[in-house]
Amino acid sequence: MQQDHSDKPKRVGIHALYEKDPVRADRLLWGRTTAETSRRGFLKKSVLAAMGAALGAPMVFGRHFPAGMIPAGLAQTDVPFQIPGKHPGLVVLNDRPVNAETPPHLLDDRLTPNDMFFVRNNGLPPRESTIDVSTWKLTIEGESVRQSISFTIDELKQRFTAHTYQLTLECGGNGRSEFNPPAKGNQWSTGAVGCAEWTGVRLKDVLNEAGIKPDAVYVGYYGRDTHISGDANKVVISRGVPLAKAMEDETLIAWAMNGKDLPYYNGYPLRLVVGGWPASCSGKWLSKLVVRNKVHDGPKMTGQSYRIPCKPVPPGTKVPDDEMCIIESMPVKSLITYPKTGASLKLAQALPIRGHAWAGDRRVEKMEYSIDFGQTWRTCQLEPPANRLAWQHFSATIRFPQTGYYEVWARATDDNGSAQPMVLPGWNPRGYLNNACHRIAIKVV
Ligand SMILES: Nc1nc2c(c(=O)[nH]1)N[C@H]1C(S)=C(S)[C@@H](COP(=O)(O)O)O[C@H]1N2
Ligand SMILES: [Mo]
Repeated sequence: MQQDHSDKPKRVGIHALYEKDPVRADRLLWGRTTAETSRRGFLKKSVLAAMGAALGAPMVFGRHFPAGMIPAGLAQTDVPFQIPGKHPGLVVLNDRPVNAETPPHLLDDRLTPNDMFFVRNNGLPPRESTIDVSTWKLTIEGESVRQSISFTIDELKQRFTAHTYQLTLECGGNGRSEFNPPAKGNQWSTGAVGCAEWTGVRLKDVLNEAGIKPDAVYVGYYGRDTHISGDANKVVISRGVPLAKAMEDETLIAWAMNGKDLPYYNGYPLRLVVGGWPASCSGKWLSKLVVRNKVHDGPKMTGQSYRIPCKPVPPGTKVPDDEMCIIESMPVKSLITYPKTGASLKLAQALPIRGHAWAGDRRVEKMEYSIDFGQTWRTCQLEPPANRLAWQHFSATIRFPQTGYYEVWARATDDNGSAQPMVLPGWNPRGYLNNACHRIAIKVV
């Protein structure tokens, strides 16, 4: 892999705090617990002190600083943090673990380029010096496999047919930042999504080679990233999918993205790609698959992770674990990737817009836009997907009736008749599945 990546990236501002005390840094940035915020909305002294330390000077009027706001001095560090091998335009949410999203205008390509594809790490990727492609092993085991076997990447390439598909990956928490009451976790806006062309072997071919027992119901993954705590025995994340999803043609064990090696941060040298489902199902730095006779119970598969209330709840509800259900197919959604929000044009000009739409396991059937805040909708041109589970491209040409401020809203409808909501969809404790319409601002002068 031709990448200049030092194991220890430079940290600044909030990043320094992350290094010292990630839990506290997360609390500072992503919402504090009620215990830390007084009833009147002021921050506790200890939190203020930590903020002062991170800012390099005490906050003189700190007690008036609104809870929930990020100090400008933290948000705008003088040296922007950049992820090695990634485009400088990505928005880095934090660097330990690394999480970065792609602004809508950088998702304008039909396929998301490798350096623009979002990064969502739950732990620390294996050190590059420990990754040897020639000896990297993938092991298949678990109580419902007939015979445990291992393959090197070369063996996978020799023993099985390679397939290439365009597959959309979207983090289950994409759009989380808009939920209220806020949900803890990465405050993704719209950019934890991308669609690339992945090459690898079918998971089903590999599973069939190992042999699946009749009682198999689930396939889980393990990767070689390490826990943020430094505890070598702690698994970062180990999720999975039901056997039927695992056995789909498009579910890949991939080594290439857009015809090149996987980027280091996207799972180099081997990952699962399970299109249309929460991207957390697509295990990176893949080293082991387990065929299970029950729903896989690895870290982040149980409890509240990647689950929503089985029945809708009022905002702010605490939902017991046994009333939380695993997220499967992602909902219908779309993104306007051109123009960039805030663009202005002359009244005589027509405005071309374009973007992508996707709908989990389903196909997008209709794409519309509105320039009058959802009063009326007009149809966009919509292309068929390159293959199942690939995002679809849309475009339209808009004429505005007079000068002024407009918003262009985009709304996709899937082949089941489900459309994107104009307002936030069902609140859920962890802030998943926000598929509200994307909006951009346009000034006509
Ligand atoms: N081994 C491993 N696999 C992982 C993760 C991780 O932290 N470790 N994160 C998951 C989550 S939550 C998401 S959204 C996707 C992100 O994939 P990307 O970073 O390539 O965009 O990877 C998934 N696979
Ligand atoms: Mo995710």
